[in-house]
Amino acid sequence: MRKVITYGTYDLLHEGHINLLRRAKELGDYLIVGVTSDSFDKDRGKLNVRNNVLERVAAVRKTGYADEIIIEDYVGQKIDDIQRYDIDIFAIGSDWEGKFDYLSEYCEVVYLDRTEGISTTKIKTDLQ
Ligand code: C2G
Repeated sequence: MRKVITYGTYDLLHEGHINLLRRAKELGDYLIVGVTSDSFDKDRGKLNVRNNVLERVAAVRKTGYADEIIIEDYVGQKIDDIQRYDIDIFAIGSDWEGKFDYLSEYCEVVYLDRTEGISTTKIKTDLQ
């Protein structure tokens, strides 16, 4: 069984996130999605997140692509998760191209093309 893992905030879940999750799931048989905790997002400078972690987990669950959802809460957790869950593929959007190459020591790293023209930032601007 090929196990895939991906991570994100998934605030105001949109088509770009859904496309990413669908393609990540297609890379293997079992998809684990790591949803960032509210405090982890604050620590990494991602302020102004609209949905709290429970809302964001519920939105990811509703897509139907995640076989398992975990919470990402600290720097360095990705390596721990890849080892703990015996992950074959780490997948993330192409806006992170190159940034996670260090994980290739532990599993295959795949950058999936980002969906153009949609972002949480744009949705927030449009809401204003
Ligand atoms: N994404 C996408 N297309 C968009 C917007 C986002 O493919 N138009 C992808 C991102 O590349 C990411 C996922 O959707 O793979 C989640 O995006 P965010 O919620 O913005 O989370 P992010 O800050 O990218 O999380 O540990 C956290 C992760 O390292 C990064």
